[in-house]
Amino acid sequence: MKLSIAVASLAAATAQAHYTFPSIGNTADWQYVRTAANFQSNGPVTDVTSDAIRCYERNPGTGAPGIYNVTAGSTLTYNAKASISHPGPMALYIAKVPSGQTAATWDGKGRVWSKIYQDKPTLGGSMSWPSQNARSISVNIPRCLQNGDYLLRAEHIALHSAGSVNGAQYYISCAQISVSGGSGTYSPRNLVSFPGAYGPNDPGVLINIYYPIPTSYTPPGPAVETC
Ligand SMILES: [Cu+2]
Repeated sequence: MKLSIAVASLAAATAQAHYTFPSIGNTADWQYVRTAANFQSNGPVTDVTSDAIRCYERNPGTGAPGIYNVTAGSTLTYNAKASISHPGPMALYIAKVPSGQTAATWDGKGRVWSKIYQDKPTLGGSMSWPSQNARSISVNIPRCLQNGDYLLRAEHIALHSAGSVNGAQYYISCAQISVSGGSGTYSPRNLVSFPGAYGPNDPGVLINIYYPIPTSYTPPGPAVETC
C-alpha cells in the first residue's frame, strides 16, 4: 500500500513536470488546438526525425473542432498547461494552408513553415529562460500576412537533459487559425519542414546547459521572419 502510494505520487510528480499547449486566447482546451498525443501524459517528443515533431497530434488527419479568427498585427496568447516548467527556448512557427484545404483538414507537410517567434536565454552566470514557469506566450501575428487559414505551431524545447543525443524534449501543438486584415506582403526567407528543420546534433538541442555553463546559445531552425 505504501509502495503503491509512493509510486503513484512519483508518477504524478513526473507528469506535473511536463506540460502541453492546449489552447489559444480565452478558449477551451483542444477546441482550436489539435489534440496532442500527450494530452494526458504531458510527455514530450524526443525524436526530431519523427512525424510527431510537426504537430504531435493524437489522431493525425483529425483536426480540432474550430478555426480561430485572428486579425493580422494583433497579439495572440498561446497557453501552456500547467506551466512551462523546464528550461529551454520557445518558438512559434506558421504555415499557410494551401487552397482547397482548411486549417482543420491540412496536415502541414512539406517545406511550408516559417518562424515568427523565438526567445533566447539571458547569459552570464547561468542561463535563464524567458518562458520558464510561464503559463502563456504572447505572439504577434505578423501584420503583413496573406489572409486565409494557417496552422500555428507552438514549440518549447526542454534542455535540462539535452547533454546526450535525443535528450532534448519537445513540447508541441498546432493551432488552427484564420487570418484577416493582413497586408499580404509576407514573404518568408526561410521555409522549413517538420521533420527536417532540426537534426539531433544541432548545437541548440545537443547541449549541456549546466556544465560548463554555455556563454552563447543558438536556437535550432531558421531566423525569425519580419514584415
Ligand atoms: Cu517534464
